[in-house]
Amino acid sequence: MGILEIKGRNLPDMPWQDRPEGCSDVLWRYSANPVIRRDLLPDSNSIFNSAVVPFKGGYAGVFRCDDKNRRMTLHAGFSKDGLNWDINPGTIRFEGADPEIGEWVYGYDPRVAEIDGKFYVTWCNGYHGPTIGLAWTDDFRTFHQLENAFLPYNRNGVLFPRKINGKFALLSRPSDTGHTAFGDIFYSESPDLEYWGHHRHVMAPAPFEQSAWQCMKIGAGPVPIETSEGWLLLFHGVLHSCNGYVYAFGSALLDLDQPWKPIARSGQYLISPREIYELTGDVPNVTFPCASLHDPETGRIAVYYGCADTVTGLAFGYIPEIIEFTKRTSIL
Ligand code: BMA
Repeated sequence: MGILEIKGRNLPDMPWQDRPEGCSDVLWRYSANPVIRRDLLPDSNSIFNSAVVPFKGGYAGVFRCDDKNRRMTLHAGFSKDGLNWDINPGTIRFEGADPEIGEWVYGYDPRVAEIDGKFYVTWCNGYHGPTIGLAWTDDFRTFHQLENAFLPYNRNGVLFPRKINGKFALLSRPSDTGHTAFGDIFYSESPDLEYWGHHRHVMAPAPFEQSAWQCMKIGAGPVPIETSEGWLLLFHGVLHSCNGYVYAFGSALLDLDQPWKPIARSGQYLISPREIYELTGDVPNVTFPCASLHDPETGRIAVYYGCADTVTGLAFGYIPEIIEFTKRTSIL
């Protein structure tokens, strides 16, 4: 490849740890994982599958906190260094929606995308079943709820960080009411974040003979990163083992102007449950990325991922190496 261009604001002070000596993994785990423990809040059962972004010289985020009633709720949080978090004990109260939509049922697996200086939250929102909720904030204190993007049932709604061909662009994963045993990634666009169309198929699960970790269902992870080689997308994939579901994640490159066209897709996973906090917890064997921070200057990336539906982990890597890995192991 020529000189790789990575878009985004430089983040020289982002969370980082060098690759441990002797490690040849493309992504390596933070040695102090889990970075967010399950009982950070007095009433939290677990804090995982959460989204963080750079905010005012530090970081802000929207966190999935399941409480001790085992309700799935969303909380805002702030951090100076991306490692030590102050998460609000109270849940986010979304404002301004049509009362039909704004009535809270449940919400989980948030992502946050910064588009033209505003932060947009997408999450799995309960409305006669799971669908894609949407809201925006500019201060992580007041959140303005918009219409749900889709009819139920849908999960893993992830916005691109800029309009594409003049439209907002969203990946999603149509599903069912339960622990969906299937799932492809689709692309949709909208002129106004309310009306969505131009739906296109992006990727199906892989044949198990080719790449078993992603053979049952897949779903977009963090907000895609724009590079001169295409949109870098981290996505989770699920293997149906004799002992239940196993959630790992890998990477893909999508065409810059037509993101429903994948250019490369890793046959190998980047992270699959291996450490004790990924292997055991409320749901064993789950690594589920929902956010990343990156520094275009150095190519560094830090990925926040839910571990065993219980705690939040952090992993580090270099974007150029992930792109090389995606192409080298591609199953397309
Ligand atoms: C998926 C979602 C995720 C969860 C995963 C494993 O369907 O509900 O929130 O991490 O299952 O339980």
